[in-house]
Order: sequence, then structure tokens, then C-alpha cells
Amino acid sequence: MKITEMRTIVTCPGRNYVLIKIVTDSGIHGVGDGTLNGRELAVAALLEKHLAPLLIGRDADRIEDTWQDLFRGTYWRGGPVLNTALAAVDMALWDIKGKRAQLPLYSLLGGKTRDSALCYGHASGDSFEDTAQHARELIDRGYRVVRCQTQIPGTHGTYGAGRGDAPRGEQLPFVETWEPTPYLQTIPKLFDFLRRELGDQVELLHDVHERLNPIQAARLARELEPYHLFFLEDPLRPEHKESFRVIREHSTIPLAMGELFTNKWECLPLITEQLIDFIRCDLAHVGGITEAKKIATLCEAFHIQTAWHGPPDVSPITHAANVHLDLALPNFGIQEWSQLPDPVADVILGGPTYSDGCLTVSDEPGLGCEIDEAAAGAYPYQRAYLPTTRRADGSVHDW
Ligand code: KDG
Ligand code: MG
Repeated sequence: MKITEMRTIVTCPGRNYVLIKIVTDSGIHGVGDGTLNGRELAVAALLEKHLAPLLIGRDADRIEDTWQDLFRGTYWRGGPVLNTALAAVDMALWDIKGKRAQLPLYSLLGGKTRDSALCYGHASGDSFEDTAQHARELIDRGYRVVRCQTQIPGTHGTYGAGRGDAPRGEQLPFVETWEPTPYLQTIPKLFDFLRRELGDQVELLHDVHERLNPIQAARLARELEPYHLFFLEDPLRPEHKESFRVIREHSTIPLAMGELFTNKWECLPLITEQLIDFIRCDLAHVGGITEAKKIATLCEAFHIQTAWHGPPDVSPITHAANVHLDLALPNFGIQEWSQLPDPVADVILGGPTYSDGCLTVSDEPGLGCEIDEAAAGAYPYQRAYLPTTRRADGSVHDW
């Protein structure tokens, strides 16, 4: 079964998405997601100008060989742009394989190890009460695990605090301000408040979004211990892998990390030294299903569970790939789940279904998603940047 065409579709049904369709001479086609938030067109150009010509005439069945060739064979390797494009191709080839076999992806991955995937939603607020109220709304809708973020007094824009999406700069990035001291003072008080308001039955977690240095992260982890978080997410920058030891030395809080990693080698020291408890790679940025499955297997050997990144800035195709893996993997932990803007369903058909705190996918062959290209054309790309962050003295900080 030879690849005859790869089409790249850039669309904005409320969010910018870079999608692909790989077409074969048998008439079967596959869909993939190559969305990299704020740098969408770099991936689109790579797919269209550089990768499409390399794919024409290839055997669509040879996923691993194609992965190795696009990762290593092209010499320039790794990083979010190259590996997001690779992920799109990888997903589309798995979709084709599933359609050819007439089997859903989870079945090709070894079959279900569970009937549904536990997921968590995001509660945000400008105050502790707002965050608690949002968490209550999610709990009422069946969520058993809730990520909680709140606005930090004295700062301007705080990651995850606003309801809905982060402010998106269309001309230039929106600049947030940030200081670690008020953050470190606020977050333990938030969880103290939330436990008193919400009780002990609901699982809570928090995303630091790589904003602390090692000793600050260790302090936060220790101070959050009484509130028994499901996990503390991304406490440190991805460059600081060895520094996770500092947090481990001071706390037993479960740690999650990985949405900025782009391949298995970047994850390795955290896995082999058991410095984390959950791996949170993004399937769309790590080279797709092929690489994520290998990362999960490495993690299984070190008693680490998966918690694949599931933000609103990747399309339902990646969310579907996440859940297919979740259903098949023995060491699945939890799945992040985000509500997508309504028009997304006009463009991408299929994707996971939420019910009672868990996600499932259909038994359709492959990923179970389709792209309506005519509908996509009605939602043209709109430039949008992620915010950036500066300290009170004007210096750059991690967003
Ligand atoms: O584009 C950036 C987002 O994907 C990221 O900020 C979301 O941290 C995130 C999360 O945990 O969902
Ligand atoms: Mg995160």
C-alpha cells in the first residue's frame, strides 16, 4: 500500500490546528495532528515543503521504518517543530494501519487493559472561592480528579487562573508578570481552603508550569504534602532534570513531568532514577504514538504511570490517540482532558467521549476521527501567540 499524497490543512475553528491527511493507492487514508501552539506555520511548512515529497511512494505499512527515517535519516532531528511534524505523520500511518486491519488503534496496541480512562478537568479562578466553585461544577459533572489553579495576588495574569483559554496575543504576545514569593505563599493556602471546602474524596492536583527553581519547588512540594495531591505537575524547567532529586529528597508528593519533552532520551534520567511518578509527554510533540508507546514501556519498568498532555491546543485527533493508548497501556495513570471550542466538531469528526469522570473512544477502525476539509476551509488560520512572563524587575521568566 503506497502513499500517493499528503495534504496539510491549517484551520482555526476557535483554535489553530495543523492537520494532515495521508492518502494511499488503495483508497485508504489516515489523519494526523501536527499542531504546535504559537508556531503552527513552522510545522505546516515542514510537512508541506519537506516531508510530503519524502513520503510519496513509501509503503504506508512501514511505520517504524518511516519514523526512524524521518527522525534519524534526515540528519536534523528532535525538537518540537520536527517532532510535531513527525507525530502527525506517525498518527496518520497508525490510522491507515487500523483502517486496513479494520481494528481500532487500541486493539493494534495490544487490546484494552481497561474499559475507560480516568481523566481530570481544570478548575480556575480569580480567588480561592472562584476556584472552589469551578471545582464543584466539575465534580457535579462527574470528575473525580480536578486540577486547581488560582490568580496570585499582586501578579498580572497567572498560568491557568483564567476560565477558558490563556489570553492569546494576535499581534504580539500578552505579557504576564510573575513573582515566586507570593506564588509560594498562596498555593499551600489554596489547597488548605480547597480541602476544607471540597473534602477528602476528590483528588486534586496542581500545575506549576515550570516556574520554580529547585529549592522553591522542594519547599512547595513539602508544604503541599498535608493536602495529598494526586500529583504536582512540571515543578521545574525541562532543562533541570537532575534537580528533581532536590524535590525528591524533601517530599513524598507524587511528581509529574514531560509536556515539553520531545523524545524518549529527554525523559530518561527522570525515569531511570525514579524521579517522577507520572510521565506527561504530549503525543503530538514527542513524535506520535510510536514514541509514546516506547516511553510508556520504559516507564512501566520503573513503576511510573502515564498522564499524557491533553490541553485544548492539540486537536481531537491527538486526544483520540491519547485515549487509545490509555485504554491499552498497563501503566496508564490518568488523562488530562479539555473542553474544545464548539466549532471544532464541524471540522474534526470523532474523538474521545467524556462520561462520569472517564473517557472512551469508539470502536471505529484506526483513530476514529475524520477531517472535513471543506469545513476546515471556512475557519482560516489566525496568528496567535502564547503569553510570555516577566518578573517585577522586567527580566524574562518561564511562562
Ligand atoms: O501550549 C501550551 C499549553 O499546552 C500548556 O500551557 C498547557 O501546561 C499545560 C497543561 O498542563 O495542559
Ligand atoms: Mg502543564
